[in-house]
Amino acid sequence: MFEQVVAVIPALNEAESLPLVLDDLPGLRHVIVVDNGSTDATAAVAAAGGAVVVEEPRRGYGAACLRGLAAIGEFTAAGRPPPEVVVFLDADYSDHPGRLHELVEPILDGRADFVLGSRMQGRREAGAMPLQSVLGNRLACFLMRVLFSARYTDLGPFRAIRYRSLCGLNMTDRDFGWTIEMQIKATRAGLRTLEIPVPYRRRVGQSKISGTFGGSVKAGAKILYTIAKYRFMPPRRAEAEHRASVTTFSRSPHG
Ligand SMILES: Nc1nc2c(ncn2[C@@H]2O[C@H](COP(=O)(O)OP(=O)(O)O)[C@@H](O)[C@H]2O)c(=O)[nH]1
Ligand SMILES: [Mg+2]
Repeated sequence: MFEQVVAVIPALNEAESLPLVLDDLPGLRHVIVVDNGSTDATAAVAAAGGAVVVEEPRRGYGAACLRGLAAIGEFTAAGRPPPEVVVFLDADYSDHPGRLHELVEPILDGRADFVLGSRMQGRREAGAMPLQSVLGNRLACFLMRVLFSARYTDLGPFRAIRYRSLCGLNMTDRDFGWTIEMQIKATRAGLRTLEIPVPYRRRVGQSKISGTFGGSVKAGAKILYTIAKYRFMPPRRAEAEHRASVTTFSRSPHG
């Protein structure tokens, strides 16, 4: 079953946690670690752990995820069969990679196109998610429900999506809007979405986003902006923004 699955792991200075993540991805043959300009041994430990390492020197969570998708496109163009499912998870060992099959099975069984791991429904280790992150998630999910009739309880990083469906979403966000963009677009595209509870633990190493004041403010602002953009921005302007970011992306040395 794992033959048809590719995992994409964005990583910024996660040399300490990444080996634990890779060790817990049982039987998965295709793992892409996107090294986001790390200054530690992230790329080396990823390669040692059997992952394909691609570089995205320009920072940003979404930029790293987009680079992972571009890599899948490159492999497919070179003659490899496209994957059925893409799984995203973080490099910090907060997610439980051993639960991957629970996210993937509903898609391979044809019951869903998008399976979101919800930390709000799962068991969270004390201190794994800071308060601002819990509250921010609640607000974002409330707004998605009111504005898009989208029923989610989390914006969690651990998620699986049918590759074909993901390509159809034309993802563009290069930083903190990535997760919510996928959820809004999945709902609007009529994908069959499913949430399952996933456990979440304290990360190994330093948080770069929700554990820092600046990261939390920036992430919160970008998430609210993304909701407003897809709900209120005239489609032409949203489309122009989309084209601009795709052009920027394809100008990247790796694009
Ligand atoms: N902040 C940040 N994280 C990145 C970037 N690229 C990849 N990541 C990864 O995104 C994941 C989430 O970041 P993390 O610091 O754990 O954020 P937190 O979960 O909110 O504390 C980790 O796997 C990071 O290594 C980037 O440019 N900025
Ligand atoms: Mg984290």
